[in-house]
Amino acid sequence: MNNEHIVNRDEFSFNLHQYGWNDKLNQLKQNSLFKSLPHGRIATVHRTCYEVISESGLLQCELTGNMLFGKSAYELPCTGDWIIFQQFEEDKGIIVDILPRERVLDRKKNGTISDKQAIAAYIDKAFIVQSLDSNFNMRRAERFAVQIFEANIQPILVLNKADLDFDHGPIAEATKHFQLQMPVYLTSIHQPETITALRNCIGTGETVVMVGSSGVGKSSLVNALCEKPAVHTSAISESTGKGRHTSTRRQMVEMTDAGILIDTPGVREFGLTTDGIETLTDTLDMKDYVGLCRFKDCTHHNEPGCAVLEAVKNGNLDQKIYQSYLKLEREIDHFSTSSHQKRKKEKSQSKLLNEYKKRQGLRR
Ligand SMILES: Nc1nc2c(ncn2[C@@H]2O[C@H](COP(=O)(O)OP(=O)(O)OP(=O)(O)O)[C@@H](O)[C@H]2O)c(=O)[nH]1
Ligand SMILES: [Mg+2]
Ligand SMILES: [Zn+2]
Repeated sequence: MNNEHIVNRDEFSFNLHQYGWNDKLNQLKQNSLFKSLPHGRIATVHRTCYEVISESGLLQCELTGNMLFGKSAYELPCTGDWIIFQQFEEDKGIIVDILPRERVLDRKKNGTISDKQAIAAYIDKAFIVQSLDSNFNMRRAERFAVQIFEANIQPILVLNKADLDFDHGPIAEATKHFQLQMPVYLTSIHQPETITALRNCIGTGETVVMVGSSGVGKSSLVNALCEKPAVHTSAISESTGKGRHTSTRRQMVEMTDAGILIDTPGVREFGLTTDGIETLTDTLDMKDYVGLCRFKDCTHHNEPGCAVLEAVKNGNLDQKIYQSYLKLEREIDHFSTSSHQKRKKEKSQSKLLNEYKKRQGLRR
């Protein structure tokens, strides 16, 4: 036999502990009807085809009919999810179950009022990437941070393209409220020491998701952190100075001897799907004032004795941060009211359906 044609499958197997598999997940698996089948982690989703990292290598999987039709779009597997599968060829399988999701980063589905979309699951840290050029926008970073904090994921602000000419003073001032709550890194793919520093904050078995607008360098950072060209990158457009939406899907990449990175496409809109007003005031570092308002349920819009408004007036709280509060608070309020109404409607529909079934039953 010609040895060149023998593929050593060991080379393609993965150590799932490096991907975050642990005793707790194993416990969760024991609750599944399919606990005796192998498990794996979703690396990438291509419409109905899922790339699964497993102990027996990388598999292309589809869903069973039960999974496909028995679940809402939100509940279908996303990148980072742990699933149980049945293998039917060397590199093919079928997904039969999904483990309950934890630490999932959602966003509001574009064009909907209260539908959620899961970006990635089982995330430990999220790098909020911005570039130190015209893209720099703390209001956008605040939006990401609220959603990330609410999901129990640790946010880290990554200010990339630090090799470019930028003014340190205004950047330090603008990020002041973030520095109190999360690590802030200045990075450049042209300055290896900055990449090493960022790499050091990722532990073995941890999963990090990259979020931020197109063109800020998320994929370039993934490649630099992994020290290999794992994902595509491309120059930002000369005419608009914006990214070209190079990455088109969420993709999982393994770092040598450390954690797992999930690259994501730059999004134009990142709508909040939370009702966490407290997380919002914490993220914007307004907590010192919030507790001092005369009314416990103060909305900080126009109430008398509002310590937040007072702080804005005397310059202790940045007017821009307060504007950000008003905008995000409105969005949170809108989302939670709409999703509450949706749940109420679903509940009354299912009540009607049950009554109908009951009546049908009585007639027989
Ligand atoms: N000067 C400089 N350019 C960088 C740096 N990091 C990335 N770039 C450049 O920025 C451009 C966009 O980088 P990408 O990594 O494709 O950006 P992205 O965030 O993945 O963009 P999308 O996939 O479209 O969301 C490329 O031309 C990179 O070479 C950096 O640290 N300094
Ligand atoms: Mg990219
Ligand atoms: Zn108030």
